[in-house]
Amino acid sequence: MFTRIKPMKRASFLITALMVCTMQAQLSGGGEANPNLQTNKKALEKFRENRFGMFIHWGPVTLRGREIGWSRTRSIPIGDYDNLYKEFNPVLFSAEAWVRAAKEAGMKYLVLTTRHHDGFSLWDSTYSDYDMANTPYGKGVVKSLSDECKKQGLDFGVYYSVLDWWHPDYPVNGPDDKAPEGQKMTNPETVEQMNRYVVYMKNQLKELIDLTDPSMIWFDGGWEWPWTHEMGMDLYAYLRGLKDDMLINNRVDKALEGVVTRKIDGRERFAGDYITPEQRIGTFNNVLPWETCMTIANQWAWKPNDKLKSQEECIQTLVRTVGGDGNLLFNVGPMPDGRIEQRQINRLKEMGDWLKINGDAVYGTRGGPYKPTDYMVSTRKGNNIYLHLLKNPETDLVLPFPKGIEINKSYFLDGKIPVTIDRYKKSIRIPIPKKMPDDIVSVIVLELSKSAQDIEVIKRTNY
Ligand code: FHN
Repeated sequence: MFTRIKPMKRASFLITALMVCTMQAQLSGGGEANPNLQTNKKALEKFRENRFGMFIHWGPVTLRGREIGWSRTRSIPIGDYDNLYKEFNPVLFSAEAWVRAAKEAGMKYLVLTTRHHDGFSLWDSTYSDYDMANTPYGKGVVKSLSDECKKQGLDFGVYYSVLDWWHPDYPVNGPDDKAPEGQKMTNPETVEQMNRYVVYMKNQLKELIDLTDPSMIWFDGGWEWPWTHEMGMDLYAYLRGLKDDMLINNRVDKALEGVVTRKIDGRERFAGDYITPEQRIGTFNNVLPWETCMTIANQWAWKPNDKLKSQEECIQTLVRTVGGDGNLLFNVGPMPDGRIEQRQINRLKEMGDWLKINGDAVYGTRGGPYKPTDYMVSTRKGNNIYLHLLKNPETDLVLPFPKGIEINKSYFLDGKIPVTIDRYKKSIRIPIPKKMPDDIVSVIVLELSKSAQDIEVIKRTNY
Protein backbone atom coordinates (compact mmCIF):
# COMPACT_ATOMS: atom_id res chain seq x y z
CA MET A 1 0.00 0.00 0.00
CA PHE A 2 2.89 2.39 0.57
CA THR A 3 6.57 2.75 -0.25
CA ARG A 4 9.03 2.08 2.53
CA ILE A 5 9.79 5.03 4.79
CA LYS A 6 13.33 6.31 4.23
CA PRO A 7 15.61 4.58 6.79
CA MET A 8 16.52 7.29 9.30
CA LYS A 9 20.13 7.97 10.11
CA ARG A 10 21.11 6.88 13.66
CA ALA A 11 20.98 10.49 14.96
CA SER A 12 17.46 11.07 13.67
CA PHE A 13 16.42 7.70 15.10
CA LEU A 14 17.68 8.72 18.57
CA ILE A 15 15.96 12.12 18.33
CA THR A 16 12.74 10.38 17.33
CA ALA A 17 12.99 7.88 20.19
CA LEU A 18 13.61 10.71 22.64
CA MET A 19 10.66 12.70 21.26
CA VAL A 20 8.35 9.69 21.48
CA CYS A 21 9.12 9.36 25.20
CA THR A 22 8.59 13.08 25.76
CA MET A 23 5.38 12.84 23.79
CA GLN A 24 4.13 10.03 25.99
CA ALA A 25 4.87 12.01 29.13
CA GLN A 26 3.13 15.05 27.65
CA LEU A 27 0.12 13.13 26.34
CA SER A 28 -0.41 11.41 29.65
CA GLY A 29 0.14 14.81 31.32
CA GLY A 30 -2.48 16.38 29.00
CA GLY A 31 -0.03 18.01 26.55
CA GLU A 32 -1.46 21.41 27.51
CA ALA A 33 0.14 24.20 25.51
CA ASN A 34 1.37 27.08 27.60
CA PRO A 35 -1.93 28.87 28.39
CA ASN A 36 -0.12 32.18 28.18
CA LEU A 37 0.83 31.58 24.56
CA GLN A 38 -0.57 34.54 22.74
CA THR A 39 -0.87 35.17 19.05
CA ASN A 40 2.21 37.01 17.74
CA LYS A 41 0.86 40.55 17.37
CA LYS A 42 3.27 41.65 14.64
CA ALA A 43 2.55 38.55 12.59
CA LEU A 44 -1.19 39.12 12.98
CA GLU A 45 -0.93 42.78 11.96
CA LYS A 46 0.98 41.82 8.80
CA PHE A 47 -1.54 39.05 8.06
CA ARG A 48 -4.43 41.48 8.32
CA GLU A 49 -2.62 44.12 6.24
CA ASN A 50 -2.09 41.53 3.49
CA ARG A 51 -5.81 40.74 3.24
CA PHE A 52 -5.49 38.62 0.06
CA GLY A 53 -3.50 35.45 -0.61
CA MET A 54 -3.12 32.60 -3.08
CA PHE A 55 -3.90 29.04 -2.01
CA ILE A 56 -2.34 26.29 -4.13
CA HIS A 57 -3.48 22.66 -4.11
CA TRP A 58 -1.14 20.49 -6.16
CA GLY A 59 0.32 16.96 -6.25
CA PRO A 60 0.70 13.83 -8.41
CA VAL A 61 -3.10 13.35 -8.39
CA THR A 62 -3.37 16.20 -10.95
CA LEU A 63 -2.23 13.58 -13.48
CA ARG A 64 -5.76 12.19 -13.16
CA GLY A 65 -7.51 15.59 -12.81
CA ARG A 66 -9.25 14.35 -9.63
CA GLU A 67 -9.53 15.90 -6.15
CA ILE A 68 -6.39 15.71 -4.02
CA GLY A 69 -6.66 13.21 -1.16
CA TRP A 70 -10.40 12.58 -1.44
CA SER A 71 -10.20 10.73 -4.78
CA ARG A 72 -7.87 8.12 -3.19
CA THR A 73 -10.16 5.07 -2.63
CA ARG A 74 -13.24 6.99 -3.83
CA SER A 75 -12.49 7.29 -7.54
CA ILE A 76 -8.85 6.20 -7.90
CA PRO A 77 -7.86 2.78 -6.48
CA ILE A 78 -5.22 3.12 -3.70
CA GLY A 79 -2.62 1.13 -5.67
CA ASP A 80 -2.95 3.50 -8.65
CA TYR A 81 -3.16 6.70 -6.56
CA ASP A 82 -0.11 5.87 -4.40
CA ASN A 83 2.05 5.19 -7.50
CA LEU A 84 1.15 8.32 -9.45
CA TYR A 85 4.28 10.00 -8.06
CA LYS A 86 6.34 7.66 -10.29
CA GLU A 87 4.84 9.47 -13.33
CA PHE A 88 4.83 12.98 -11.83
CA ASN A 89 7.22 15.17 -13.86
CA PRO A 90 6.09 18.85 -13.85
CA VAL A 91 8.86 20.02 -16.17
CA LEU A 92 7.08 23.34 -16.80
CA PHE A 93 6.92 24.23 -13.10
CA SER A 94 8.20 27.77 -12.58
CA ALA A 95 8.19 29.27 -9.08
CA GLU A 96 8.72 32.66 -10.74
CA ALA A 97 5.60 32.22 -12.89
CA TRP A 98 3.41 31.08 -9.98
CA VAL A 99 4.49 33.97 -7.74
CA ARG A 100 4.16 36.45 -10.62
CA ALA A 101 0.56 35.27 -11.15
CA ALA A 102 -0.16 35.83 -7.46
CA LYS A 103 1.50 39.25 -7.48
CA GLU A 104 -0.37 40.40 -10.60
CA ALA A 105 -3.59 39.35 -8.88
CA GLY A 106 -2.73 41.73 -6.05
CA MET A 107 -2.11 38.85 -3.65
CA LYS A 108 0.32 39.44 -0.77
CA TYR A 109 0.92 35.88 0.43
CA LEU A 110 0.89 32.33 -0.89
CA VAL A 111 0.04 29.05 0.90
CA LEU A 112 1.08 25.73 -0.72
CA THR A 113 -0.19 22.25 0.15
CA THR A 114 3.22 20.86 1.10
CA ARG A 115 1.54 17.64 2.27
CA HIS A 116 -2.17 16.97 1.84
CA HIS A 117 -4.31 14.08 3.10
CA ASP A 118 -2.62 11.68 0.64
CA GLY A 119 0.68 11.97 2.55
CA PHE A 120 2.78 12.99 -0.45
CA SER A 121 5.50 15.54 0.42
CA LEU A 122 6.20 18.25 -2.14
CA TRP A 123 9.76 18.64 -0.85
CA ASP A 124 12.74 16.27 -0.40
CA SER A 125 11.93 15.05 3.13
CA THR A 126 14.44 13.22 5.31
CA TYR A 127 11.53 11.38 6.90
CA SER A 128 9.75 9.98 3.88
CA ASP A 129 10.48 8.40 0.51
CA TYR A 130 7.01 9.36 -0.67
CA ASP A 131 8.19 12.76 -1.82
CA MET A 132 9.18 14.89 -4.80
CA ALA A 133 12.79 13.66 -4.69
CA ASN A 134 11.52 10.23 -5.79
CA THR A 135 9.54 11.45 -8.79
CA PRO A 136 10.97 11.71 -12.33
CA TYR A 137 11.18 15.45 -11.57
CA GLY A 138 13.68 14.52 -8.86
CA LYS A 139 13.58 17.57 -6.62
CA GLY A 140 11.35 19.48 -4.24
CA VAL A 141 9.41 22.65 -5.18
CA VAL A 142 8.71 24.06 -1.70
CA LYS A 143 11.99 25.88 -1.11
CA SER A 144 12.15 27.38 -4.62
CA LEU A 145 8.61 28.66 -4.14
CA SER A 146 9.27 30.16 -0.71
CA ASP A 147 12.53 31.73 -1.98
CA GLU A 148 10.66 33.22 -4.96
CA CYS A 149 7.99 34.61 -2.63
CA LYS A 150 10.67 36.36 -0.59
CA LYS A 151 12.26 37.66 -3.82
CA GLN A 152 8.97 39.09 -5.09
CA GLY A 153 7.86 40.37 -1.67
CA LEU A 154 5.09 37.89 -0.81
CA ASP A 155 4.76 36.06 2.50
CA PHE A 156 4.91 32.26 2.30
CA GLY A 157 2.67 29.81 4.15
CA VAL A 158 2.86 26.04 4.61
CA TYR A 159 -0.35 24.00 4.32
CA TYR A 160 0.11 20.71 6.21
CA SER A 161 -2.50 18.02 6.74
CA VAL A 162 -2.79 16.51 10.23
CA LEU A 163 -4.55 13.48 8.80
CA ASP A 164 -2.62 11.24 6.44
CA TRP A 165 -4.51 8.39 4.81
CA TRP A 166 -1.26 7.00 3.35
CA HIS A 167 1.08 6.91 6.37
CA PRO A 168 1.28 3.48 8.08
CA ASP A 169 1.28 5.00 11.58
CA TYR A 170 -1.83 7.14 11.07
CA PRO A 171 -4.74 4.90 12.11
CA VAL A 172 -7.22 5.99 9.40
CA ASN A 173 -6.77 4.78 5.81
CA GLY A 174 -9.29 6.86 3.96
CA PRO A 175 -12.31 9.17 4.21
CA ASP A 176 -14.68 6.21 4.52
CA ASP A 177 -12.62 4.24 7.06
CA LYS A 178 -14.86 3.23 9.96
CA ALA A 179 -13.97 4.82 13.34
CA PRO A 180 -13.60 2.55 16.40
CA GLU A 181 -16.23 2.37 19.11
CA GLY A 182 -16.46 5.75 20.91
CA GLN A 183 -14.03 7.26 18.39
CA LYS A 184 -11.31 6.75 20.92
CA MET A 185 -7.84 5.24 20.82
CA THR A 186 -8.12 2.35 23.28
CA ASN A 187 -5.70 -0.16 21.76
CA PRO A 188 -2.14 0.49 23.17
CA GLU A 189 -0.67 -0.43 19.79
CA THR A 190 -2.67 2.37 18.13
CA VAL A 191 -1.52 4.82 20.81
CA GLU A 192 2.08 3.81 20.06
CA GLN A 193 1.46 4.26 16.33
CA MET A 194 -0.06 7.68 16.83
CA ASN A 195 2.83 8.76 19.07
CA ARG A 196 5.23 7.80 16.30
CA TYR A 197 3.08 9.59 13.75
CA VAL A 198 3.03 12.82 15.80
CA VAL A 199 6.83 12.71 16.05
CA TYR A 200 6.97 12.17 12.26
CA MET A 201 4.76 15.24 11.77
CA LYS A 202 6.88 17.33 14.17
CA ASN A 203 10.04 16.29 12.33
CA GLN A 204 8.55 17.17 8.94
CA LEU A 205 7.18 20.48 10.22
CA LYS A 206 10.60 21.39 11.64
CA GLU A 207 12.06 20.55 8.22
CA LEU A 208 9.55 22.87 6.54
CA ILE A 209 10.20 25.69 9.00
CA ASP A 210 13.97 25.35 8.53
CA LEU A 211 13.50 25.19 4.73
CA THR A 212 11.08 28.07 4.24
CA ASP A 213 10.89 30.30 7.34
CA PRO A 214 7.09 30.51 6.81
CA SER A 215 4.83 33.37 7.92
CA MET A 216 2.05 30.92 8.72
CA ILE A 217 1.30 27.22 9.02
CA TRP A 218 -2.09 26.32 7.62
CA PHE A 219 -3.22 23.05 9.22
CA ASP A 220 -6.08 20.98 7.94
CA GLY A 221 -7.68 17.61 8.66
CA GLY A 222 -7.83 17.71 12.45
CA TRP A 223 -11.40 16.44 12.43
CA GLU A 224 -10.68 12.70 12.49
CA TRP A 225 -10.88 10.67 15.71
CA PRO A 226 -7.09 10.01 16.26
CA TRP A 227 -6.34 13.74 16.57
CA THR A 228 -7.16 15.25 19.97
CA HIS A 229 -7.41 18.74 21.44
CA GLU A 230 -4.39 17.93 23.63
CA MET A 231 -2.34 17.00 20.57
CA GLY A 232 -3.42 20.22 18.87
CA MET A 233 -2.42 22.36 21.81
CA ASP A 234 0.88 20.49 22.18
CA LEU A 235 1.66 20.90 18.46
CA TYR A 236 0.81 24.61 18.61
CA ALA A 237 3.18 25.11 21.56
CA TYR A 238 5.91 23.00 19.90
CA LEU A 239 5.80 25.06 16.69
CA ARG A 240 5.68 28.41 18.46
CA GLY A 241 8.74 27.19 20.37
CA LEU A 242 10.49 26.65 17.04
CA LYS A 243 9.42 29.93 15.46
CA ASP A 244 7.53 32.52 17.45
CA ASP A 245 6.88 35.13 14.76
CA MET A 246 4.39 33.13 12.72
CA LEU A 247 0.68 32.40 12.75
CA ILE A 248 -0.93 28.98 13.04
CA ASN A 249 -4.56 28.54 12.02
CA ASN A 250 -7.29 27.00 14.21
CA ARG A 251 -7.26 23.68 12.31
CA VAL A 252 -4.16 22.68 14.32
CA ASP A 253 -6.80 21.81 16.91
CA LYS A 254 -10.32 20.40 16.97
CA ALA A 255 -12.41 23.54 17.07
CA LEU A 256 -13.48 25.56 14.10
CA GLU A 257 -13.88 28.73 16.12
CA GLY A 258 -10.88 28.44 18.40
CA VAL A 259 -8.06 30.83 19.00
CA VAL A 260 -4.83 30.37 20.83
CA THR A 261 -5.04 28.77 24.27
CA ARG A 262 -6.03 31.41 26.76
CA LYS A 263 -8.99 31.89 29.02
CA ILE A 264 -11.49 34.20 27.37
CA ASP A 265 -14.81 34.93 29.15
CA GLY A 266 -13.91 32.13 31.56
CA ARG A 267 -13.83 29.49 28.81
CA GLU A 268 -10.73 27.78 27.55
CA ARG A 269 -10.34 28.34 23.87
CA PHE A 270 -8.57 26.10 21.41
CA ALA A 271 -5.14 26.42 19.85
CA GLY A 272 -4.77 28.48 16.69
CA ASP A 273 -4.44 32.19 15.88
CA TYR A 274 -7.19 32.65 13.30
CA ILE A 275 -10.37 30.95 12.21
CA THR A 276 -10.94 29.52 8.76
CA PRO A 277 -14.43 29.53 7.18
CA GLU A 278 -14.28 27.53 3.97
CA GLN A 279 -16.01 27.99 0.60
CA ARG A 280 -18.14 30.73 2.17
CA ILE A 281 -17.59 34.36 3.14
CA GLY A 282 -17.24 34.58 6.91
CA THR A 283 -19.70 36.71 8.85
CA PHE A 284 -18.54 40.11 10.12
CA ASN A 285 -16.13 39.54 13.00
CA ASN A 286 -13.65 42.17 14.12
CA VAL A 287 -12.70 40.28 17.29
CA LEU A 288 -11.40 36.89 16.07
CA PRO A 289 -8.98 37.12 13.13
CA TRP A 290 -10.38 35.09 10.24
CA GLU A 291 -9.68 34.04 6.68
CA THR A 292 -12.08 32.58 4.13
CA CYS A 293 -10.51 29.94 1.87
CA MET A 294 -12.25 29.45 -1.45
CA THR A 295 -11.62 27.88 -4.85
CA ILE A 296 -11.49 29.94 -8.06
CA ALA A 297 -13.07 26.88 -9.73
CA ASN A 298 -15.01 23.99 -8.17
CA GLN A 299 -12.19 21.58 -7.30
CA TRP A 300 -9.22 22.39 -5.03
CA ALA A 301 -6.77 20.45 -7.21
CA TRP A 302 -6.71 20.99 -10.99
CA LYS A 303 -9.57 19.53 -13.01
CA PRO A 304 -9.79 19.76 -16.82
CA ASN A 305 -12.52 22.27 -17.91
CA ASP A 306 -13.52 22.98 -14.33
CA LYS A 307 -16.03 25.82 -13.99
CA LEU A 308 -14.34 29.11 -13.08
CA LYS A 309 -15.99 31.79 -10.95
CA SER A 310 -16.84 34.95 -12.92
CA GLN A 311 -14.81 38.17 -12.67
CA GLU A 312 -17.70 39.74 -10.72
CA GLU A 313 -17.93 36.83 -8.27
CA CYS A 314 -14.16 36.88 -7.68
CA ILE A 315 -13.92 40.62 -7.02
CA GLN A 316 -17.11 40.76 -4.94
CA THR A 317 -15.96 37.75 -2.88
CA LEU A 318 -12.75 39.61 -2.02
CA VAL A 319 -14.64 42.81 -1.17
CA ARG A 320 -17.28 41.06 0.97
CA THR A 321 -14.52 39.23 2.85
CA VAL A 322 -12.51 42.35 3.71
CA GLY A 323 -15.77 44.15 4.50
CA GLY A 324 -16.33 41.48 7.16
CA ASP A 325 -12.83 42.18 8.56
CA GLY A 326 -11.43 38.95 7.09
CA ASN A 327 -8.75 37.75 4.68
CA LEU A 328 -9.37 35.85 1.45
CA LEU A 329 -7.18 32.85 0.59
CA PHE A 330 -8.15 32.17 -3.03
CA ASN A 331 -7.23 28.78 -4.48
CA VAL A 332 -5.77 27.78 -7.84
CA GLY A 333 -4.85 24.23 -8.90
CA PRO A 334 -1.78 24.05 -11.20
CA MET A 335 -1.73 21.44 -13.99
CA PRO A 336 0.35 18.20 -14.00
CA ASP A 337 3.04 19.86 -16.16
CA GLY A 338 3.52 22.60 -13.54
CA ARG A 339 1.74 25.48 -15.25
CA ILE A 340 -1.27 27.37 -13.88
CA GLU A 341 -4.02 27.48 -16.53
CA GLN A 342 -3.93 30.73 -18.52
CA ARG A 343 -7.67 31.29 -17.93
CA GLN A 344 -7.08 31.16 -14.17
CA ILE A 345 -4.14 33.58 -14.51
CA ASN A 346 -6.34 35.91 -16.60
CA ARG A 347 -9.13 35.83 -14.01
CA LEU A 348 -6.66 36.61 -11.22
CA LYS A 349 -5.21 39.46 -13.31
CA GLU A 350 -8.71 41.00 -13.52
CA MET A 351 -8.77 41.04 -9.70
CA GLY A 352 -5.31 42.64 -9.73
CA ASP A 353 -6.47 45.32 -12.18
CA TRP A 354 -9.38 46.21 -9.87
CA LEU A 355 -6.98 46.34 -6.92
CA LYS A 356 -4.57 48.60 -8.81
CA ILE A 357 -7.34 51.25 -8.69
CA ASN A 358 -9.04 50.31 -5.39
CA GLY A 359 -6.30 48.64 -3.35
CA ASP A 360 -6.29 51.51 -0.83
CA ALA A 361 -9.75 50.35 0.25
CA VAL A 362 -8.49 46.78 0.86
CA TYR A 363 -4.85 46.53 1.99
CA GLY A 364 -4.18 47.53 5.61
CA THR A 365 -7.87 48.16 6.27
CA ARG A 366 -10.18 46.77 8.93
CA GLY A 367 -13.83 45.92 8.31
CA GLY A 368 -16.61 48.39 9.14
CA PRO A 369 -17.88 50.66 10.55
CA TYR A 370 -20.95 49.61 8.58
CA LYS A 371 -21.67 45.90 8.77
CA PRO A 372 -21.97 44.24 5.34
CA THR A 373 -25.32 44.24 3.55
CA ASP A 374 -26.35 42.97 0.13
CA TYR A 375 -25.61 46.34 -1.47
CA MET A 376 -22.63 47.60 0.43
CA VAL A 377 -19.68 46.71 2.61
CA SER A 378 -17.29 49.11 4.28
CA THR A 379 -13.65 49.18 5.30
CA ARG A 380 -11.59 51.75 7.18
CA LYS A 381 -7.97 52.87 7.50
CA GLY A 382 -6.58 55.93 9.30
CA ASN A 383 -9.12 58.76 8.92
CA ASN A 384 -10.82 57.16 5.92
CA ILE A 385 -13.98 55.13 5.53
CA TYR A 386 -14.38 53.22 2.22
CA LEU A 387 -17.91 52.43 1.08
CA HIS A 388 -17.85 49.53 -1.41
CA LEU A 389 -21.02 49.56 -3.54
CA LEU A 390 -21.65 46.10 -4.97
CA LYS A 391 -24.93 47.05 -6.60
CA ASN A 392 -26.23 50.42 -7.74
CA PRO A 393 -28.88 51.32 -5.12
CA GLU A 394 -30.68 53.27 -7.89
CA THR A 395 -31.44 55.91 -5.25
CA ASP A 396 -29.53 58.16 -2.81
CA LEU A 397 -27.56 56.36 -0.15
CA VAL A 398 -28.77 57.34 3.35
CA LEU A 399 -26.50 56.05 6.13
CA PRO A 400 -26.37 56.59 9.90
CA PHE A 401 -23.35 58.75 10.73
CA PRO A 402 -21.93 59.62 14.16
CA LYS A 403 -22.02 63.20 15.50
CA GLY A 404 -18.79 65.12 16.19
CA ILE A 405 -16.91 63.84 13.13
CA GLU A 406 -16.54 66.01 10.04
CA ILE A 407 -16.30 64.66 6.50
CA ASN A 408 -13.55 66.77 4.95
CA LYS A 409 -13.65 65.16 1.49
CA SER A 410 -15.69 62.56 -0.35
CA TYR A 411 -15.10 61.04 -3.79
CA PHE A 412 -15.12 57.85 -5.85
CA LEU A 413 -11.74 56.15 -5.48
CA ASP A 414 -11.84 55.31 -9.19
CA GLY A 415 -11.12 58.59 -10.94
CA LYS A 416 -11.36 60.67 -7.75
CA ILE A 417 -14.79 61.90 -8.96
CA PRO A 418 -16.10 64.18 -6.16
CA VAL A 419 -19.24 63.03 -4.34
CA THR A 420 -21.53 65.57 -2.63
CA ILE A 421 -22.72 64.57 0.82
CA ASP A 422 -25.71 66.04 2.66
CA ARG A 423 -25.13 65.97 6.39
CA TYR A 424 -27.95 65.56 8.92
CA LYS A 425 -27.87 65.25 12.73
CA LYS A 426 -27.18 61.52 12.78
CA SER A 427 -27.07 60.54 9.13
CA ILE A 428 -25.64 61.37 5.71
CA ARG A 429 -27.21 61.26 2.26
CA ILE A 430 -25.04 60.41 -0.75
CA PRO A 431 -26.55 60.90 -4.22
CA ILE A 432 -25.56 57.97 -6.44
CA PRO A 433 -25.02 58.50 -10.19
CA LYS A 434 -26.92 56.25 -12.60
CA LYS A 435 -23.62 55.07 -14.08
CA MET A 436 -21.09 54.07 -11.44
CA PRO A 437 -17.34 54.25 -12.21
CA ASP A 438 -17.04 50.45 -11.90
CA ASP A 439 -19.82 47.98 -12.80
CA ILE A 440 -18.57 45.37 -10.34
CA VAL A 441 -17.61 47.35 -7.21
CA SER A 442 -17.37 51.15 -6.94
CA VAL A 443 -15.71 52.62 -3.84
CA ILE A 444 -16.59 55.94 -2.24
CA VAL A 445 -13.98 57.45 0.10
CA LEU A 446 -15.01 59.54 3.11
CA GLU A 447 -12.01 61.49 4.48
CA LEU A 448 -12.86 62.27 8.11
CA SER A 449 -11.64 64.84 10.60
CA LYS A 450 -10.44 62.04 12.94
CA SER A 451 -9.64 58.33 13.06
CA ALA A 452 -12.26 56.05 11.53
CA GLN A 453 -11.14 53.19 13.76
CA ASP A 454 -12.84 54.58 16.86
CA ILE A 455 -16.33 54.58 15.34
CA GLU A 456 -18.63 51.98 16.90
CA VAL A 457 -19.72 49.26 14.47
CA ILE A 458 -23.00 50.38 12.89
CA LYS A 459 -25.27 47.40 12.84
CA ARG A 460 -28.04 48.47 10.55
CA THR A 461 -28.13 50.45 7.37
CA ASN A 462 -30.79 50.50 4.70
CA TYR A 463 -28.23 49.31 2.14
O1 FHN B 1 -10.23 18.12 2.89
C1 FHN B 1 -9.65 19.40 2.67
C2 FHN B 1 -9.82 19.82 1.25
O2 FHN B 1 -9.22 18.90 0.39
C3 FHN B 1 -9.16 21.19 1.07
O3 FHN B 1 -7.76 21.08 1.34
C4 FHN B 1 -9.82 22.19 2.02
C5 FHN B 1 -9.12 23.52 1.91
O4 FHN B 1 -9.20 24.19 3.09
N1 FHN B 1 -9.72 21.70 3.39
C6 FHN B 1 -10.26 20.40 3.65
C7 FHN B 1 -11.78 20.40 3.61
O5 FHN B 1 -12.23 21.18 4.70
